[in-house]
Amino acid sequence: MPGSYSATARAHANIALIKYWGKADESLVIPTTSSLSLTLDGLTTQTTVEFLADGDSATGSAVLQDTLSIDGRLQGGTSLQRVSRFLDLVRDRAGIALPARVASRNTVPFGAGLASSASAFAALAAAASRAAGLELPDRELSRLARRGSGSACRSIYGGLVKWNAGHDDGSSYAEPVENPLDLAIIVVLISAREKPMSSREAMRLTMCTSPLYPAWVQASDDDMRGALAAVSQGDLRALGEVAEANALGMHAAMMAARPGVIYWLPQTVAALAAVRDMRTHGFDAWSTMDAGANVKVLTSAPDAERVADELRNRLPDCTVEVHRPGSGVQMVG
Ligand code: 2P0
Repeated sequence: MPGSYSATARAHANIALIKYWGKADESLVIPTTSSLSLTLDGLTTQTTVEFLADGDSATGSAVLQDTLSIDGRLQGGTSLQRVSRFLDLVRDRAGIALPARVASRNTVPFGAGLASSASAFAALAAAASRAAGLELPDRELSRLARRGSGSACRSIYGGLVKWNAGHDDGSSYAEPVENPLDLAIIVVLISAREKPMSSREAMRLTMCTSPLYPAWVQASDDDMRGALAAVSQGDLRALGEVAEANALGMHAAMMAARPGVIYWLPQTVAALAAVRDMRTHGFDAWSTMDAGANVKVLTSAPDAERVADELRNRLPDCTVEVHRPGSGVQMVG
């Protein structure tokens, strides 16, 4: 491969309404359950990957020495290792053995608490494969992104997306879901601090030690059927109810792990209670949570500003941001 090859891609984070929590195969990142998510606008990663041919790199191409910068800061350790291992998948597929320079920028509106591996690995998969000369269709890109971080396979697509769990590398990928609902997600930022345990570690602990985990997996099948039926019928209330139940079940299973994984803070409980109480006052709003203390609120796009204002009134210490559905991964330039 003469010269140096470079590509830039942009991807958005996604929030799951039916969650992914646990891997049937750790190395291939095959999940135990299918999941359903909404790709959001605003939470964006833009990544440039440049494969360096002989002469472009200080060390030449005989020894792979990738570099990674995130928001202008050079990274080492496990972040770089994880990216390098992912790039190895791309290099193997493209038949190249060149080191890469990776530069990533995130536009997260309020600090580090929502930095997401989903947008990161979706953008990396698209930029790296294109820079390596591969022209992958979306489904292949989704399978590739999955190997970097499970939830990243969903950020290849915009809007509502289903990740089919599958049973092997070929059958585990995401695809878009037709959605007549005009949805919005409101992020209630409770803590921007780094979470006490990574989701990767927490899902492993939950799977291995929580007596409630098998029950959550079993319920997840019904939850997915219910969510897809709700979407196809345009029934926001039914979708909200099943999404909230699925997320609370996931956290119940985490809390029952040995030792228990508790991401909740006092303000988390306050936000969950506020959303429930708002429903009794006629607001269409349902909570979901991921591996952290923050609460995300599902509502309809036309109601989003009114729901957000009510949340701001009730939770004056929290930052409240409205997000609309965002697009899938895109090449830039
Ligand atoms: C989800 N989460 O469905 C779930 C719900 C967090 C809670 O996907 O180990 O960073 O890299 O595959 O994708 C976060 O997990 O995990 C996640 P890995 P990932 O959105």
